[in-house]
Amino acid sequence: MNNENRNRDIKEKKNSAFKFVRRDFFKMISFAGISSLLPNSVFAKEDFRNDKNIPKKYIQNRDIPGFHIRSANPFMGVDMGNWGLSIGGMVKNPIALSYEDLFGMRMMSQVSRLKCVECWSAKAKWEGFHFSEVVEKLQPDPSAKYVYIQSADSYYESFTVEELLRPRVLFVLRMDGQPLSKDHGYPLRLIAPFKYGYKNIKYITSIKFLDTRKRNYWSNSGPYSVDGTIQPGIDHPLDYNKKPIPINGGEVFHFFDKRPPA
Ligand SMILES: Nc1nc2c(c(=O)[nH]1)N[C@H]1C(S)=C(S)[C@@H](COP(=O)(O)O)O[C@H]1N2
Ligand SMILES: [Mo]
Repeated sequence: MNNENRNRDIKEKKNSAFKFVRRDFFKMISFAGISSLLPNSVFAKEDFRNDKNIPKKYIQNRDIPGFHIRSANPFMGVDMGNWGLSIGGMVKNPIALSYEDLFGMRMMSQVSRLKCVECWSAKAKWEGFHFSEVVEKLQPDPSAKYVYIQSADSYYESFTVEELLRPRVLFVLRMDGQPLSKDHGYPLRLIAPFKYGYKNIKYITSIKFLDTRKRNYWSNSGPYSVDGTIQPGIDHPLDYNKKPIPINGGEVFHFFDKRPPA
């Protein structure tokens, strides 16, 4: 087996393991019923770090050099023959951009960490453009406070304009000095380091300014919030016995292997 095939096999194994976990998890949720999703039970005050039964992997963020690849649904990558980015909604100047057009934006770069709710994170150097450039060019209506982003694999995300204008939020074209790979979101993805991985939408095809907040894929298909802001010290909101699991997490804490004082 050559290296490429072997890597793909490993990737596929990881992906199927991932699906199994999430599917199981939905079964659990439908058994438990909707009451388990109520804020009171989700954000109970009890400190689960004292629960000796929680497997370590649920508590300790694993730093994964080189990344996992996460896809809600199997996806072969974007067909660039059909790819274009449309940016519109409640704006003065809606536009359609080609891949080449994107390089007309001012390129910024940063090193930041992507943190998945499944308790792993990884760092990369990201290059792309700031949302402020889009806002300047398109001039959204002042009442358009929300942004809805759709992708080529039918995934979708939702933000406030204000969140996307924060520092270190990038619409990314390049990762670690290369164009994004087909698995990591080529041709365009979002990196918002203060949000959990699922908010970092890949394969973007459309960005819309709206005056109402839409939901996102994982709030419609699972227990994760629309907001998805990393809560330092709280992760896996429902993945282990439907309890909030504290971890050392998020961009704020980089010493992932040490627990904060209980
Ligand atoms: N379009 C799209 N974007 C997506 C996803 C997806 O399934 N489809 N998965 C999300 C999740 S859950 C995570 S953790 C990150 C993982 O990014 P990576 O695959 O580049 O590591 O992508 C996010 N963006
Ligand atoms: Mo994720």
